Amino acid sequence: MAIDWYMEFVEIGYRPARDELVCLFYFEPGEGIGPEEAIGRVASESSTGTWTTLFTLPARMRDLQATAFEIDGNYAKIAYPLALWEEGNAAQLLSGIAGNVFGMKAVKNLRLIDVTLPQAYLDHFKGPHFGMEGIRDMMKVRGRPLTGAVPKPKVGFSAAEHAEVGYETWMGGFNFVKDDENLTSTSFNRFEDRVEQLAKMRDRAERETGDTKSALINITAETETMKKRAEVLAAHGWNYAMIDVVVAGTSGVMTLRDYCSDLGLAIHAHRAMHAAFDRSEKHGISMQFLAKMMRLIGVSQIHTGTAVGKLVGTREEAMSLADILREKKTKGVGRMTLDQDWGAIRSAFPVSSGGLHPGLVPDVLDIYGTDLVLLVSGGIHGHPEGTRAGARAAMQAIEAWRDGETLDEKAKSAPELKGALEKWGYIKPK
Ligand code: RUB
Ligand code: CA
Repeated sequence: MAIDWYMEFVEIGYRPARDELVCLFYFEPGEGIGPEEAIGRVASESSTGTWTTLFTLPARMRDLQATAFEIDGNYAKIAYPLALWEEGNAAQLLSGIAGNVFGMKAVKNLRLIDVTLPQAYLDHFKGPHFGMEGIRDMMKVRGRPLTGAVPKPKVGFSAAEHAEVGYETWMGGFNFVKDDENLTSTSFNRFEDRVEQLAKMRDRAERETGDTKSALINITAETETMKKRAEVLAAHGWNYAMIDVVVAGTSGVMTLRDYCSDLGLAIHAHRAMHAAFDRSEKHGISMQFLAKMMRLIGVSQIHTGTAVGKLVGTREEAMSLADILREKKTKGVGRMTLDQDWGAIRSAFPVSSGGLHPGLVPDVLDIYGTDLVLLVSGGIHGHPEGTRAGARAAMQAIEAWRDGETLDEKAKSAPELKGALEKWGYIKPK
């Protein structure tokens, strides 16, 4: 008598129906297990199966089984019937396709690379309240990336000091002053204080420059606290809230998506902790998948890497992330992404951040083009003449790129850029 039925979750050559979810996995079978059996076990564990055959298995349940239908070396695709997934419940989807499977002895390594979400699944999600167009209207910035900086050191400033650095950042031409991931409401810099002080400085910078200025202020906390903080932001005339989306989790982000949209706030998603599960090429969850989930549940922008800055991430990854966030339809690229048609879901901005300075701006813009939020923090505050000059230098680097000029040429008529290049040149920080 057979004790298991994993092979019943494998049908090579099966053609998924239009309304099935399709996942692409990288996998390495555990010791003594063949590839078909290993991926069959993944399909089983992420849908209806358990480790053994059962006494009771009503025939209709066959229709809920996932099917591994393509195996190509260490890559495999699994199709999941739509009925497995609760409408509009992102957490439940993660518990299935990104849940128990990572701990199975049947696989030595397993990485969820991407998923194609069918229209019938998308129908139950709202996506971003503000897409890229909505953000551009709100910020009144066209034809260039939106720019911002985190006051550095990232924690330690009082609210007043933080706002002062923010003012200098805005006066240098940047659109955003951004909180860092670990600044929330600490004893030395309370959230409400910072919101108020920054609002005063914002009004001053807007008066003095005539530009629209904003801040990405971190509301990350327990969900009810995040809601209160979002209200405080709206009451002070802000149009954004920032959330550390991985640590807050999809459920908290979904609650805040609706709450913020009622308050007219866009969500800026910081991705701190993503590298705990996306850094290994063999095991975990890809950043592509995370970005897709976050667009689905409605952030207006999310960090996607620099390729040239201080944090890991390749140029190819950055480009595919930009597509996943910005395009209405994407065609799968090899073993990195799957096809996706976003239907009515709005776009979101990629955010490039981490170890950037003016000398690296052209490299980043070559990757992303202008539909981007560009964050340069240490790389403006470390400018020999200070934050304002640093922001100017970064803006000059953007102008040079737009005009097809090299930075060295531009620096002849742009003293701030010259100062930045004298300090950092074109160094790629580690
Ligand atoms: C930026 C910074 C951000 C990271 C996040 O500061 O610390 O938190 O960019 O990383 P700086 P990622 O510009 O001084 O390095 O964007 O890859 O998620
Ligand atoms: Ca940081």
